[in-house]
Amino acid sequence: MQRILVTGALGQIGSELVPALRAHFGADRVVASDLRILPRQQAKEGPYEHLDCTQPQQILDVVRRHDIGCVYHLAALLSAVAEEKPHVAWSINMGGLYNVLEAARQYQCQVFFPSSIGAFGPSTPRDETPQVTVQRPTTMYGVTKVAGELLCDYYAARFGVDTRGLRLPGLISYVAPPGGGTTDYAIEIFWQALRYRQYTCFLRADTRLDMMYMPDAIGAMIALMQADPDTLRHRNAYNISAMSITPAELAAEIGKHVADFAIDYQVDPVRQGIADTWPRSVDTRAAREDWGFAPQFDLAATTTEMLAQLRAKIAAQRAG
Ligand code: NAD
Ligand code: AKB
Repeated sequence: MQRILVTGALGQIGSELVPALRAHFGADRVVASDLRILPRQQAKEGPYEHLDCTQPQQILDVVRRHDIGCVYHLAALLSAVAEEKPHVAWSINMGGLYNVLEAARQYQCQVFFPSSIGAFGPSTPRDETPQVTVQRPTTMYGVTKVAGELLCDYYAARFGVDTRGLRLPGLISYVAPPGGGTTDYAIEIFWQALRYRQYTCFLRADTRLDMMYMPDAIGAMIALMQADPDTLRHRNAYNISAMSITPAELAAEIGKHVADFAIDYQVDPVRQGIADTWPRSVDTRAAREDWGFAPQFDLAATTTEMLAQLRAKIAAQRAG
């Protein structure tokens, strides 16, 4: 049985994807990797490699030594950070993906690529954004996501690499902090609601964007990678989402659980500028039809679950 490699495994998604994959396939079959040093308390959870995706030889070496058959390639800079450092973002987001695809071509690995709603731009239809449509983003993050989708398509068509991808919306989670994206407000708001009953949001109250609770995203990634290849009409990335919400709507939902919760707004022009070019909602029919995408958590369920998990986490922090 070949092993699974996860790059960027210590980030927001990897912190939940790796345990889920280990629960599913066995701890020894999942090799986590990241540019960062593994925290000591995680050392016994399974194999870990210190791996910089911009270094092709390091990837080839890990793939060969661990007999890797599938790579979940998560390492990247997110939208707001990528806009601050566009040159670094190009090097990590594009260079890293190219290196992973090359290793996959040489060693016949499957590759998962996390694209984003950021792969769309201001000239894309913003409501019920179709699966196949105009993709002319105006951010470096978006440019790397569209180019990444095309590169996955190319490696599938030209070299027969089994590439699969999702256009992920903003992901809401409590295990690891977000890495510097435009949708990070939808996580910060929960922490601040419980700590201070107040949150100052960096996006306008009416900024509508797609979101999803992390367990739905993890389930979708694993389901897509296990889907029958003959059912997949798209090898670049599938639109997925579980809810299309604004900061005002999320605050109102939190207010049902946290008495006196208040939100105000101090708009960050950079992140607002990015959000204003992204879809308000995407059409997920292709994912539902091709491989059975079916998210479980809507806004109400996500809010209830996030608050319960964070309350337990805060209580544990205070106790210990
Ligand atoms: P994150 O920023 O939390 O984690 C990324 C990880 O990559 C970090 O642990 C970082 O140390 C690592 N990394 C950075 N440069 C590296 C390099 N050169 N080599 C190896 N590791 C490196 O990001 P995330 O939220 O976990 O996102 C993972 C992927 O999913 C990214 O491609 C992101 O664009 C995509 N995505 C995320 C979201 C979201 O809401 N989290 C939404 C859409 C798409
Ligand atoms: C970001 O805001 O950069 C990410 C994303 C939607 O790609 N969360």
